[in-house]
Amino acid sequence: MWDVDRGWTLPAYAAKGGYQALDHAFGMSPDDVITAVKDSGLRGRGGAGFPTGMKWSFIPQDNPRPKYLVVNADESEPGTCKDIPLMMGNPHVLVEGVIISSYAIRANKAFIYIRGEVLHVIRRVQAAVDEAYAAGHLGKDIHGSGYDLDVVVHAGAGAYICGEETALLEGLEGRRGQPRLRPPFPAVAGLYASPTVINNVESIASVPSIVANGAKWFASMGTEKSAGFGIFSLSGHVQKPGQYEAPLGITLRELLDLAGGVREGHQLKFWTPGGSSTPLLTAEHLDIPLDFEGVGAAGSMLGTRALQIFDDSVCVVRAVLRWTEFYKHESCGKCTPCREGTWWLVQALSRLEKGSIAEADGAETLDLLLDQCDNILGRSFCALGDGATSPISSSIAYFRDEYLAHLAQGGCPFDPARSTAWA
Ligand code: L3W
Ligand code: SF4
Repeated sequence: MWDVDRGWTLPAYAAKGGYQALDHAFGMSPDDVITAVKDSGLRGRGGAGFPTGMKWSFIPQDNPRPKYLVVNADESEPGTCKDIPLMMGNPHVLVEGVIISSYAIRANKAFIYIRGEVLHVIRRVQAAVDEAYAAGHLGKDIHGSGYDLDVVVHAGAGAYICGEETALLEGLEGRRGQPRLRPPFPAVAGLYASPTVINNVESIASVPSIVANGAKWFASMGTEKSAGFGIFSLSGHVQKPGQYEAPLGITLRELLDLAGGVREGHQLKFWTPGGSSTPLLTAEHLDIPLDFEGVGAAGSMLGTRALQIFDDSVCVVRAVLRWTEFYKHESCGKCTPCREGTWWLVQALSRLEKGSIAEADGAETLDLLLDQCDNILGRSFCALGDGATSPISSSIAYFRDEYLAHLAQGGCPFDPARSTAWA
C-alpha cells in the first residue's frame, strides 16, 4: 500500500477490496477457517516457522475460559525490520487478519503488543483500530454476523526479551518481562492462564489473502514445505536496501539482483539469513533457497528473513562483539547460563578484538570462547541465550584466521591506523 496515497487509511484499504475477506470468513465456520490456514501451509513468520493453522487447532474449545489472540509486534531482533514497515504501510490488513484469526479460534478479545519505542507505529495501528470500530468492522455483531471482537493496542516498555512469547504475556499482565516455563504452551494456558494464540504480525497479515484467494493460491507460491511469500529485509552494504516481498525459496543472489548488488567495488563477505540470532552465512551460500529447509541444511535458520549484508570492509570480530554486547544488555537475568555467560562472552571477545592477549594464548582463548558458547547453547531457559552464541560459533567456523590475525597484529587489522590491513 506504499504506492497508494494515504494507503494506511480505511478508504484506501477498502478501495483495494479491504475487509471483503472478512465476509468470506463469516460465510465459513471457524473450523473451516482453521482448515484453510492449515491447508495453505502458512508457517509462523516470527522466526520459528511453526505451522500457523496447527497452532490454532491446539486451542482447546472445550475449555470454558475465554480465548485470546495476541499479535507479537515487538520487533526488536537486530536487522529485523519487516513488521514495522508493514504496520506503517498497511495497518488495516493486520486488523482484518486479527478479526479473521480471532473468529477462527473463537476469541472475543485480541491484543496487538507493539514495541514501545515505536510510538509512530503504535499511533498508526491505534488509528486503524479506531477507524475499524467506527466502520463496524470491530465491536459488537461485526457485519451482522453475531460475532463480537474488541482489540487492544498495547505498548511494550522496550525490552527485547518481550518478543519471546511468554515474556510478552508476562508484560501484558503487568509483570516484569521474563519467559515462563513451556509447556504448558500458550495455546493451552497463556494470557491470564487462558488458551491463547500468539502470532507474528506478518503471519496474521497473511490471513486475509489466504481466506480471500484460497489455500491453494497461497500454497502455489514458495516451496512444498515453506509455502507462500514473505518479506525479505535487506540492509547493510547493498545498493538498494529495503523490504522485498518474494516467494520463500528465493535465493540471496536473486534478491541482490533486485537490490542492485553489494556496494560498488566490494565483495560480499558474510550475512545473516534471519537476524543476528541465526548463524552467519558467507558468499558460498548465495544460491541456497531461502526457505526453512534450505537455510537449515546450510547450518543456519531462516528466522525473520532479516538479511544483513556485510562486505569485505567489515571486521567480523567487531560485528560479532557488537551483537554480543546487545545480547548481554538484553539478557533478562532469569537464568545463569545466559545472564553470566553473555557477560563472559563480551569479556573474551573484547580482549580478542583489541588483540590484548598474547598471541600464544590466542587459540586457547578461542577455544574458551567456544566452550562458553557450549555452556549456554541448550542450557538457557529461552532462545535468547542460544541466539547469543550463533554469531560467535558461526564466525569462528568461517573466519578463524581473522580472529587469529587480531592476536598476531595486536589489534584489529581493519583499523585504518594500522599499517598491515587484513587481506
Ligand atoms: C503448542 C506445542 N504450541 C511449539 C508454538 C510456540 C510458539 C511457536 C514456535 O522462538 C525463534 C527463536 C528466535 N504445542 C508447541 C507449540 N509451539 N510447540 O510454536 O515455538 P518455538 O519454541 O519453536 O519458537 P519461539 O519461542 O517462538 C522464535 C528466532 O525465532 N528469531 C527471533 C526473532 C525475533 C523477533 C523479534 O524481533 N521480535 O521476531 C529469529 O530467528 O531466536 O529461535 O508460538 O508456542 N507442542
Ligand atoms: Fe532470560 Fe537469557 Fe535466560 Fe532467556 S536465556 S530466560 S533472556 S537470562
